Amino acid sequence: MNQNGFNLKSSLLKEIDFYLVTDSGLSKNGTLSDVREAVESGCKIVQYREKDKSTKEMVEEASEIKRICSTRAIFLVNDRIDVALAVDADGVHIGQDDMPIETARKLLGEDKIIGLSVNGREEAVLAEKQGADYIGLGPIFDTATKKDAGDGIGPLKIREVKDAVKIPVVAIGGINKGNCESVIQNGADSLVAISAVICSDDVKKETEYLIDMVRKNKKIGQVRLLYLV
Ligand code: 3NM
Repeated sequence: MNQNGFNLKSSLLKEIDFYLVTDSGLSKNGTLSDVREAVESGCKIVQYREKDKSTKEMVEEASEIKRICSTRAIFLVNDRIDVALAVDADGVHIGQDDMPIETARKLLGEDKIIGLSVNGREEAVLAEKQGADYIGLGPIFDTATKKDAGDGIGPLKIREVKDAVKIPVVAIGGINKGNCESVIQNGADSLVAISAVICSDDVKKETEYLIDMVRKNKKIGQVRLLYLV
């Protein structure tokens, strides 16, 4: 994505709608298939999240994902800065207990994207101050996908966080077809729905549905704002 003088960070803001996070333990058709189908359906951000593979396997898989994403989608690696550096990914997504963001920034440089997981307003404000390019806010609803995620904070918390930071807010945790609209209506710029997408029979269809839903609800939000001004 960082080719031809393309500015990665400003493009992130414009292109963000549905955000794919991989999980080989849950995937029905495999991580590479999920990435391929989501990117073909218009997904603009892919995060490679892998907990059980060797570093060698991860580097191989990450290079393949980078190739699939190419100039079509931003490619981030969860947690593993070494893997991100090895394949020259577009950036990383890190958690509160991972490497401090300032250290990650030193290793990756100013041009790469760094996203940070936060649980509420205070962590979000700090993340922005420390130089995060976006935040992953969650869990919005209870989720079985991440065992230590804690209880869902509820969609109303999204607005509180959104009003406190300028960087994009990506909602995550327990999001599915039934509750996804409330997430965007409460101010999220984008959303992740891991199990709802990669455990489904048709990753393409689910991705397309979520992209359309996000765009539609953002448009409705803009029209409402116009009437309020
Ligand atoms: N991070 P699903 S929740 C990877 O709250 C992850 O930071 C979370 O999976 C957080 O969409 C989560 O299947 C799992 O609920 C999300």
